[in-house]
Amino acid sequence: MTDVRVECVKGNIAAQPDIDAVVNAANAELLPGGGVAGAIHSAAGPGLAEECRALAPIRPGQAVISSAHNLPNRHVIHCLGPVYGVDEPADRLLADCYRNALLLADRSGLESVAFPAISTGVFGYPLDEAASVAMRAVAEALSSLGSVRLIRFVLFSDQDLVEFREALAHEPGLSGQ
Ligand code: AR6
Repeated sequence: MTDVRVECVKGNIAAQPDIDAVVNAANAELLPGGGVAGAIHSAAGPGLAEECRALAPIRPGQAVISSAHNLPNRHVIHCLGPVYGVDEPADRLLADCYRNALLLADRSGLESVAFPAISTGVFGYPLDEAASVAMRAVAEALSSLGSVRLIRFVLFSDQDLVEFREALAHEPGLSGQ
């Protein structure tokens, strides 16, 4: 049995002070944008965009790590999700985001990671499908994790929270947590 806890909460990804690394639903240039990227960059301050210049551009499915600047975390992990209907295969690219972010956190010795619902805003990925892909990717990554002990999904609405909780309950290997 794994000793990694997976949980879903409603909230703001930029306000998770008990978490080592928060994940940004980034754009390829790692610039401040709307949604998650807007919330993270405005809470982190301009130093984050400055540091990110050297890490960009990234491709769909990729994850890179930076400092958290004024955020109450140690690091930000920036992932570029697929644009739904454009970047294919979308499910593999979205799963890559979750897996690569978790492996990067683990290699950095971090114990906790919080994810938003990557690609489900501006990038148009249907939330129920994205939730299943996310949970499957997490389940598949668990056996590779040594330091990560808490994986939190931070959802923005009650409906999104319900969908992610359902996907968690239905994923073999994660259900019953
Ligand atoms: N905390 C948690 N979840 C949030 C927050 C927040 N503060 N704000 C929005 N969400 P999006 P994407 C939810 O659009 O689809 C950006 O402009 C939101 O309801 O942030 O990957 C970037 O610059 C949705 O369910 O990310 C990129 O260009 C989910 O987070 C592009 O948008 C993701 O929405 C990335 O698009």
